[in-house]
Amino acid sequence: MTMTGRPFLLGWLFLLLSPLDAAGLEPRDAPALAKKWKIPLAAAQAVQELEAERPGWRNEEQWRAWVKRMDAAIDRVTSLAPESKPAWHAVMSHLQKNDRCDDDTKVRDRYLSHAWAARDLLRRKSYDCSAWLFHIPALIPATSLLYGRAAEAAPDRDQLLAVRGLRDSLVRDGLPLRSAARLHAQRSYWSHLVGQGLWQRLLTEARSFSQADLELILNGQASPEPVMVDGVQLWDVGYAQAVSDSLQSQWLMALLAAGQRDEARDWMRRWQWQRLAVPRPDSATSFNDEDDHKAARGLAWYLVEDPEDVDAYDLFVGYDDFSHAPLDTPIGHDLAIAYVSRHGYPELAEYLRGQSCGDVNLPPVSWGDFPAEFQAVRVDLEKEMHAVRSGPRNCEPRHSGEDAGSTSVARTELELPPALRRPDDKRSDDNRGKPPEPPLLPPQAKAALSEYQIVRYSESGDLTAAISLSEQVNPSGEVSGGGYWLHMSPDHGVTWREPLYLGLQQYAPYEVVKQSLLPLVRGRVLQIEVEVEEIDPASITFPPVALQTKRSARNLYIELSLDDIERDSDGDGLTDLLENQLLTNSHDPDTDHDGLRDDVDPFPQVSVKAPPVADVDVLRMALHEVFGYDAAAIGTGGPVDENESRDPLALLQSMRQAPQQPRVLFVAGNPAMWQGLTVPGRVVIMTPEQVRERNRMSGPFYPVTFNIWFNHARTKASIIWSAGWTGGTLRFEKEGGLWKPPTTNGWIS
Ligand SMILES: [Ca+2]
Ligand SMILES: [Ca+2]
Ligand SMILES: [Ca+2]
Ligand SMILES: [Ca+2]
Repeated sequence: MTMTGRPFLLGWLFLLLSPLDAAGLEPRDAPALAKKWKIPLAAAQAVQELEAERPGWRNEEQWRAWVKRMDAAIDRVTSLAPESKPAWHAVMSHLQKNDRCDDDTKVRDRYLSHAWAARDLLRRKSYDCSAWLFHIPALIPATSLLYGRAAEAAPDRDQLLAVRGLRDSLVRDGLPLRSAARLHAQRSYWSHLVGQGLWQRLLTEARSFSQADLELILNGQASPEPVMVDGVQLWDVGYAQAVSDSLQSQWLMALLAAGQRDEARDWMRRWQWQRLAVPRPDSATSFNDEDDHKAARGLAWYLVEDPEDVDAYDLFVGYDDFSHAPLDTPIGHDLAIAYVSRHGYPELAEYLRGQSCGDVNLPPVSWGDFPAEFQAVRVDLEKEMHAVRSGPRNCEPRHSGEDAGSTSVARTELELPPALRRPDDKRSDDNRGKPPEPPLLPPQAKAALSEYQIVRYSESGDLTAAISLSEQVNPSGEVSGGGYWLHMSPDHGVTWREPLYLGLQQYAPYEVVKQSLLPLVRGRVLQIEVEVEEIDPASITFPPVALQTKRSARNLYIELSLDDIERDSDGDGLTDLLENQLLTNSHDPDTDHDGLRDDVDPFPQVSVKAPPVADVDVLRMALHEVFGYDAAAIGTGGPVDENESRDPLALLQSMRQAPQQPRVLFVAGNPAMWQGLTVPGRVVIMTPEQVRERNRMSGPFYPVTFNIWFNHARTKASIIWSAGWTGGTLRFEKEGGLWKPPTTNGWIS
């Protein structure tokens, strides 16, 4: 199916509106027009005759020819009556308003009232106005398959509409099962059912067919001709075959899910399916429909037969993003997850589960006004689907349990400081509507703080203070500028103490007001004017182009005590606030008790004393490929070179030198993978629960997810990583006892 796009769409409203109506040029008869514009009757008649032709168009070509002639006729009128130009101009611009087909129900109904409208819509092959298709049954009940087809055209936007529309068309139409159209619609409907996780419904409905009819539907033979109804091609041969093929493997998945493995085997025997080499997307140079089908059939065979002599790694690594049938249905996912788990790959299973559970909720439908009856059924289906996806499949967040090598830390929950009403006499410059300017800094401070993004600067008495914004410990994926840090100078900005982390992330919910006149420091209290600009997490996309604010408020300030900001309870050189962010224990100088103090420990959560994983070369190469570490600088078995990063000042300075690459790297993954390693800088390993907790507590937070698994023979390894807006895969293979550099694949949004 190809999208033909704009030109067709342009025709739409042209087709629908009378230009004369549009310009308010009543009365329409030629003599009146001629009189109004003082033009020859023949010129007015030419326009009127063209106008009379409009209900006779049958298609795009006729419309185009008409436009040409109408243009010429209007040109002639305007050359004779130049003062009428504005009126015609209005006609033309009105006609060329070409989008928003769903806005005007009058236009829609007028169009659909044409006997040829349904066919015309389907011929267009442009789905921009496809919402209108759902009104066809009300107008032409006999062509309900058109309706089903239309619904099927919608799944890009709404899968459930496809299910609902196809089912509806099957109920309405009176075609025999043996007709190509009816057969295809049935297959397509069942495919969509399984696609939405409703495999139990499929099995129930299938049991109402006779065995012969069921075999006819499932036998895999699509019509050798395009599927036509009423002179309109509804489905082409390739698509019909693809649906038919995928239904077979989905049917097997449904049987397996219901515990009917023997029946699934019977069907495979009937279809003469054999064990075959499963094409893999990373081994085939080109992955086409044929490979897709082979892969689906091959994987289904393995799932049904479950032979012992196979390594699940070889079957599923490469399919680990679930982008290939037959796995790309909720039940396919479940069966794959159970399979790899049973075959000794619990981490891969857990990863797949995370992939599969990512999108339990359906996107809201936002296109057009569907008939109410249609929408009601959609809501019911959605409930059913949601129950299937989230209930038995257990997609709720789970606890990963006792991970070897991780250290659980007793944590005090940090409260956000409450917002207070700002005194009126300290009103900030009201620059609303203009982007706020960065604060002006005296030259000495400007030089000393040039590495930072300063958002506030304030002198009060002997203490000069500034606030900067940085992603160093707040990887917030460009959704916000990161976290706020405090800088203090005892000598009016000449020298500065090390910055102190404030434990506040921009927009979560506070934003520091750049133009504030409120002095930053009052005694031992830091007072910061803020606005509340809380980002609605539901609006976050990559790149973040259309962020929406959940709530906002102005003229506020917050107070933080300098004692709280500076507090280092365990004396390890990291403040309590910073330790909270780094997930270290603020009451223990060595969180993981490996002899390296928190301020110098490159993996504060993972012991350097534990033996590194076997095949650590894979990690070394991966750290180089993904994070840019010099492979030679990645050590094993500790301790680290103490001169390198003992001094927290040096650490912060090194952070500052590479603002693009924060030296604190937050990684979500299995801590056991990282034990015994040392790297320059600091890596905080987070568990999935910690990531969720951090997102909940302090706004959008994007650690790099880093998943790694080896095959049982430890001759292959696979890494999938993602930083939200960018990510990739690395595949390793061992040859002659040595790991070869990986083949890599990357993506960026
Ligand atoms: Ca500390
Ligand atoms: Ca500590
Ligand atoms: Ca330590
Ligand atoms: Ca450590």
